[in-house]
Amino acid sequence: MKTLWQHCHVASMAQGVYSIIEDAAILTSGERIEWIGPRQSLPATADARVVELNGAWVTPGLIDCHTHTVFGGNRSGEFEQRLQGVSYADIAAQGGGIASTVRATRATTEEQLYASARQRLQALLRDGVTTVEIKSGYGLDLASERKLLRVIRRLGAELPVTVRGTCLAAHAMPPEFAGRADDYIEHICTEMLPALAAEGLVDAVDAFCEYLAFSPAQVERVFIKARELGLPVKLHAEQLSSLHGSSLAARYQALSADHLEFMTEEDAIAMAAAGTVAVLLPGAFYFLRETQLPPMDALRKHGVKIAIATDLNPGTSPGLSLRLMMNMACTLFRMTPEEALAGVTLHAARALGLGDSHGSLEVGKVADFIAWDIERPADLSYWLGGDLPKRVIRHGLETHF
Ligand code: DI6
Ligand code: FE
Repeated sequence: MKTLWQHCHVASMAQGVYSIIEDAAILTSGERIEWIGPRQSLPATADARVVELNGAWVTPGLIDCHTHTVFGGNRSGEFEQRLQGVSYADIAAQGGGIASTVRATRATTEEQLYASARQRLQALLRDGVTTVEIKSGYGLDLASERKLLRVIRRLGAELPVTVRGTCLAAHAMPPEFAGRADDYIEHICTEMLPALAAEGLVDAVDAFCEYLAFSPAQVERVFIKARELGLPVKLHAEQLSSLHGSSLAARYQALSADHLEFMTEEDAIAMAAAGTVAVLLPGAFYFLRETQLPPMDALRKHGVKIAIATDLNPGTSPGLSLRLMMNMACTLFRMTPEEALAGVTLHAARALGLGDSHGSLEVGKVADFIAWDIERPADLSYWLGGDLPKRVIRHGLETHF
């Protein structure tokens, strides 16, 4: 079925740049875009159903390329402790932090995990998200990681959103392996990843490279196994200290390196050469009250593509609005609204390996777009979250939820 969407303006992101078409039309055929351009150049389209968009601004559907949406419990108690001056690292050292969410997640049924994650994901969808990446990483044993990845697959099957599932087994040390990090890495490589990949539950492999998590040498063993299994890699790198995880990620052609506050110019050069996307997470920066800014000048100078994501997780970024993150990227990291929009569309798609089909509005790409009732595209970064009036078109069909 063909549909002609007209009387709109489009921020298309075509050909990898921020580009505007005023008084545009979009012709969709099934789930793909068949034609897009200025309305007066539209070829004859007698057989198409016509939808009036009443002057809306159309952008690609938003893509949240880094979330930990599925978890048990929450950590608002730790939030209060941190407000009293206890640091994230101190809380982790006392058995709180990620370990406390692992305990809660293990004790929660698959059904309960699905129900709570579904609510959080629906908040993201109401904000204009049509594609999301969700990581495991709060299970840390085979059965529990499987439970999380199955919930992630089910969310993609039951909600109107494209979901990519990432295995983050190398997120933290499970209590069973206390003091034996190398043995846990071995267990991930020989037992967990091969089994979970064989079950079709894994689209990418991630790890947490940090002094309070895993070393670059340990991460590299996980990357080697991922490569053997034919899975792309990503990395949490340079969030709290500089271990050059982002350069390691680049050596393995990682889709992205994420956080990056402590990265160096050399890391940026390596990432640019490898085409590894920098995923910045202003929600975590804000929530942990960090002061070390990601090196925006070096990223821009070397042409590293910059994506923005929520990092939605119970410990460092309980963020339920990707547009709020766009605002924070502008306010805290001094990105422009154009860069922020490219960061949640074009570059976020690349960070998920979906650059050929998603992230911009071009002929042949998937027809996922939002028609926003706003004055200017910058309004998306201007409002601090909230439910902006919009129509969501996914796979060529208007979606209500
Ligand atoms: N970095 C983060 O910001 C999240 N994971 C990670 O590796 C935090 C996860 C948590 O604190 O629960
Ligand atoms: Fe994260």
